[in-house]
Amino acid sequence: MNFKKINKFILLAASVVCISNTTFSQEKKDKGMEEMWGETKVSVDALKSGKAKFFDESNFGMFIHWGLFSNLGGVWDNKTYYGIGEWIMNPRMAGIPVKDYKQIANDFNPTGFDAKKIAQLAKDAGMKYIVITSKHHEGFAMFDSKVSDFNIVDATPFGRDPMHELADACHELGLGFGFYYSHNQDWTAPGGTRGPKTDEDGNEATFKDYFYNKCKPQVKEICTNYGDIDFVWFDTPGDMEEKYVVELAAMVRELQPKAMMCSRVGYGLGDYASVGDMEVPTKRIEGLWETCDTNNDSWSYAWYDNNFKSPKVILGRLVETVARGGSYLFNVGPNELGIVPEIGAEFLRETGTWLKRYPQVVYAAGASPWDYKLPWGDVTTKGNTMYLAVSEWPTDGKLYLPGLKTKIKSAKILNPEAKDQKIEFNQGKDNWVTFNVPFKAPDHLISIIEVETNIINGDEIIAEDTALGIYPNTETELITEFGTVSNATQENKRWMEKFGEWKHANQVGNWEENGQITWTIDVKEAGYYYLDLAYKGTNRLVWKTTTGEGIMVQNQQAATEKYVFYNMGILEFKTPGKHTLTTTLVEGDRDTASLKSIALRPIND
Ligand code: JFZ
Repeated sequence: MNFKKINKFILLAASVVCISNTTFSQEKKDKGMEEMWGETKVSVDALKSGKAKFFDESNFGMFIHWGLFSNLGGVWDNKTYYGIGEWIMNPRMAGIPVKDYKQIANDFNPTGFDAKKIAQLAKDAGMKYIVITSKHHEGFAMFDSKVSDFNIVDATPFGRDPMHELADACHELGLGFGFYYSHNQDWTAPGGTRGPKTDEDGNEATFKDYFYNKCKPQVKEICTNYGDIDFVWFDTPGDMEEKYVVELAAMVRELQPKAMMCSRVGYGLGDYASVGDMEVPTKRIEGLWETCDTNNDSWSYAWYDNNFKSPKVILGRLVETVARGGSYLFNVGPNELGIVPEIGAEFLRETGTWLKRYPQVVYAAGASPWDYKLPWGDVTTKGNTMYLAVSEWPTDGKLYLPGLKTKIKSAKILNPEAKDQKIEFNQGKDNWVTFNVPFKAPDHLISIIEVETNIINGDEIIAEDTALGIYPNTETELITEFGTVSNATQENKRWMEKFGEWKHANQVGNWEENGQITWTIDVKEAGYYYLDLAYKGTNRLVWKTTTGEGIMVQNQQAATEKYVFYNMGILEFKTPGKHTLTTTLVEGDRDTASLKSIALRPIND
């Protein structure tokens, strides 16, 4: 790890701390949805050559949330509860009493469950492994458990062990396989976190009781009865005592030495970090990590939730994750019959069709030379090659790359079905590269330009990431995370929209009179640009943005409780090249004003 990388790592750790100290009022209410992710203590290099190789190179896996909650599909007592379906039992949704919840098992009969079909779907989608909920917070085991009767074999008319079927199907298709297990929260087991405080006989039950009577023996079952597994994905350790986490992790290591554990096991004992959820990090993260995301809004099935991410969005988020250095774990929620909703399945198959055409862009691909996404898409790498994954194909025949230090040898548009198309380019003294590209996007989803550079083995492709490119043919959003702030507070915020749907943003608040944020930018072409600001606040706010050349845009616009972009006016850059841009709050409520980003848009875009 070089010095630059160590710095970034510390930054990541710091931002995690910030995130857990959130102050939004809605977030305060939402506290208790445990947030627990972060670094791991293991050596990344050792792992990458050993048991982590599969995880590190796969970059794309399927997450499955399936349980008794799937039988409810978001409905309890004829009422629909909107939010993450697997939390429906929780008091903050339907608040279902334990006794009633257990009854749901009586008519849980997922006869449509077809393990081979689901494994095939993952394979067709281009995913390399499956991680499925063996027991979520509700405490219901989706596997044959001798430890507790509250399981799919003993408590339901279905009477089969779908986990066995799925493990076998994955092994047959050459997919990796692993279990999610909620080790801390168990809402129906005596002593489990947020569970009953007494057992059936009214005796007091402690976490220790839950741990030794249910958690540890069940984890032993999932680590013993399903052959070799590749992942054990614990979740929401909350304030579980360290000694239990240590004991559990040690058992997993002993029983399944090749299984990768994510950081949500707690106390830094995971093999890789699980960073946030439902989000793609905005900045490069070193080390082994994964982000989990879902194919609609809820993790588990909900009848109303058909807001499925399109193939283009899935691919965009996958490539973006790989470009930031991570892996993408993408969730589906089978319904009460065990069937993955068709729209989502169809979109996944289309995703896979694209991945079959351009596998090199994702599998075993390295991170982008830029620390952040670019306005038209993102970049992954392999050796001396860059893959430009263009989601927003330019309409003027020019595709730009800012600040590239490494020299380019050649570039071509990949066209797996026909002949690749060589393209001309110009790499200027200003380090901008301009590719002459066709007017029409070569691929209706994401087009790939393969760029060969002249670095030799072992070297890295270098992009200057101190100045953010401002493009002549497309809007550039400058997020506050990449600016330098003084006399105001820069902080990551997370908040829930629907229950359990987390949103994240870096933002700047607590604006003192002389508070400001400054970005360093690299403008390709001088000229006029529209300036928009994304902020929230109360009433009306007056913002001022000044360039290093002294050009100023100052204006008043409305402010609401949601982040919205407002037009501020036109900024002029008299010369191309490096500039600074500084934004300050001139008038308005300084306590509630929160700036998320600014955008520069060429006039003729
Ligand atoms: C947890 C679960 O509570 C949820 O039901 C789902 O299984 C999800 C994948 O994981 O929820 C979390 C856990 C961590 C964060 C947010 C939601 N986090 O750290 O931001």
